[in-house]
Parts: sequence; structure tokens; C-alpha cells
Amino acid sequence: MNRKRIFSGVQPTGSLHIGNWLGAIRNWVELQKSHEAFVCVVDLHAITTPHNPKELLENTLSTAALYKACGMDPDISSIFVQSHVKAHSELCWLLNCITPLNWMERMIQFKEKAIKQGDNVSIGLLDYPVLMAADILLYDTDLVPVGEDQKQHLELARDIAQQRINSRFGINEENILKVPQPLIMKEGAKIMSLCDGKVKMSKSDSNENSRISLLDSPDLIRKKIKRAKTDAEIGIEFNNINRPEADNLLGIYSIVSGLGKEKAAIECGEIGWGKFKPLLTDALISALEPIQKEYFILREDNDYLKKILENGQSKADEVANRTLKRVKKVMGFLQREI
Ligand code: AQP
Repeated sequence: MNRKRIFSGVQPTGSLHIGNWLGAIRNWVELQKSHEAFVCVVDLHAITTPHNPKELLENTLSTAALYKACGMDPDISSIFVQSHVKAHSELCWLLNCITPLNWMERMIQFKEKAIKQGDNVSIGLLDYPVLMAADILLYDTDLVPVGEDQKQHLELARDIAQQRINSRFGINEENILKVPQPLIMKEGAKIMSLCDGKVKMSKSDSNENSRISLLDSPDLIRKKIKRAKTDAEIGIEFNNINRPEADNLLGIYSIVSGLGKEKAAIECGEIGWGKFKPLLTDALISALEPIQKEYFILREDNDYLKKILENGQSKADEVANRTLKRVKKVMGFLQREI
């Protein structure tokens, strides 16, 4: 039986944090057991805001190593670097030419990131969602596991596939591109900053204390959790709109402790922050320990890591080139035999 296919990726824009893990990678690890998974390090996306070349190189390798350390299995899933599969850039160009500009100007993430860039907004930043559409559509993806923040981009990918390719170029109502579905996980869908429970935890937040990175040492985790924003109430609870920090930190605890929401809410419902913070700290340190151990072993052997990425690339190339050929054919490009 054909397994349904998932596609996803993380930008190598910095050290991955627990939001990337709990909101994305952890779900891929579960999904790869029942789905065919294509996951890549989306390095082309990482240059849509100003970047440092040395950091891009290091972050690309560390992101790939973290995928594996978090449990992605290169024997059953394709793990690769986006820029190694040339079809991503080529399909992006084709889609650029048929996507209306006003669809792009509506994108919330563009507006938010553009404000931070001031006068230095690149065309790439505006084009980010079209590249993301190309990424997804190349693999005839059935499901895209994404955080809530990416829902609008996925909607755009669906509109491009359906309204701009299938409706315009499809012959005999046959779809050229598969229209993907979002897969938003309830738990961990949005992990918030440690400094403000209303703001998403993010790699690019200039305040390091706003996030727990997957490679933070136990001491650093302890310090960051100690400093995390709290309130004056006793009892750590979910769903109180006046207590976003309690909701966020209890949510993180419920996942990393393995207790789940119900049991975590009972355990922490009557304790104060002074008792809760050490519980959360210990649970985080224990959950990250095996990931960090495997990560540092992997980074000792960059050749092995590069081999994983090469194998992933060749599996990805095969599927992506087939889709690209199909799109080019219906758009009227002269086909080459080789
Ligand atoms: N805080 C979060 N909570 C839950 N999921 C999150 N994701 C990111 N932050 C959170 C999910 O991780 C995947 C990859 O994200 P990305 O790095 O490609 O882009 P991003 O969403 O822009 O992540 P950052 O950390 O905020 O990066 P920067 O600061 O570089 O922009 C996605 O599935 C995302 O939902």
C-alpha cells in the first residue's frame, strides 16, 4: 500500500529551539512511521533576510544533525538540503510568473518580517511563500505538518496548485499538482517566548533568554527558566487568557515530561512558580540530554552526515524532477530527452 507523503523543513537561521522541535521535528519523527517523509534544511529560505555565510554553513550542518539526533531515520526518510535539489529554485521561478503580486502582499509573516528589516527588504522575503509552495508541491505532498504560524503559507500553496496550475493548465480535468493538506498538531503547535507569553519563540529574537535552544547546557537551561516571565498567581494552569506565561510553560512541561496535558494540569494546579520552575527545568534537561548526546557524536563525523544528505538528495531529486518535468510540459516548455 502506498504511504501518504509528508514534506517539511526548518530554516538554518540559527540554533534550533524547543519550538522547532515540539512544533515540527517531533511530529515528523512520529509521522515517518506511517508516512513517506521528505524533510529538508531550507537553506534557500534562510537567505531571505540578511545572513552571515559562515553561520549559514554551520547552521545547515547543525540543523541536519539535529533532525537525525531528534529521531529522523535516514533509512526510511529522505533528509536533504534544499539547495542541493535544483528543482526547488526552478519550480519557484515558474510559480513566480503565475502568482499574483497582491496575493503575496497579504502574507502576515512578510509584513511582520519586513517591518524588522526597515529599508532592507529583499524580493526574496516577499517571494518566500512561493518558494515554500514549490518545496511542498514538488513532492506530490499529501500532508504538511506545520505550526499555526505557517497556515497562511500553506493556504497559498494550495491556491497556487489549484487555481494557477491545475485549473489553467490541467488537461481533461486531470491535476498536474497534488493539492496538499495542512496537518496542525494540537500540542506544541505554538510555543511562546520565555520573556512574553504572547510572542512566538523564535530563532531570530535578539534576546537569547527568550528561547531554550536544543543545544543549551543544563546550566543555561536552569538560568533561562529561572528568568522566564511569571505572574503573581499561585497554581499553574492552562487556558487563562490573563496568564499566557502559565499556559505556555505548563504546555511545554506537559510534553517534555511525557505526562500529557491532563496529568500535568493536576500535578501543577496548586503549586507556585517556585516549585514549578525546577520541575520544568529538570524535565527539559532530561528530554534534551539524549538529543544532545547523539548530536555531538554525529558532529564528530561530518562525512557520515554528508553521506546522509547525499542519499537524501538523490531520493528527493528523483521525485522532484518528475514533478518539474510535468509542470514544464503543460506550461509549453520544449522537452529534452535527457
Ligand atoms: N515557537 C514555535 N512553536 C511551534 N512551532 C514552531 N516553529 C517555529 N517556531 C515555532 C515551527 O518550526 C518549523 C520551522 O520553522 P522555521 O525555522 O523554518 O521558520 P520560523 O517558523 O520562522 O521559525 P523561527 O524560529 O521563528 O525562525 P526565524 O526566527 O528564523 O524566523 C515550522 O513548521 C514552524 O511552524
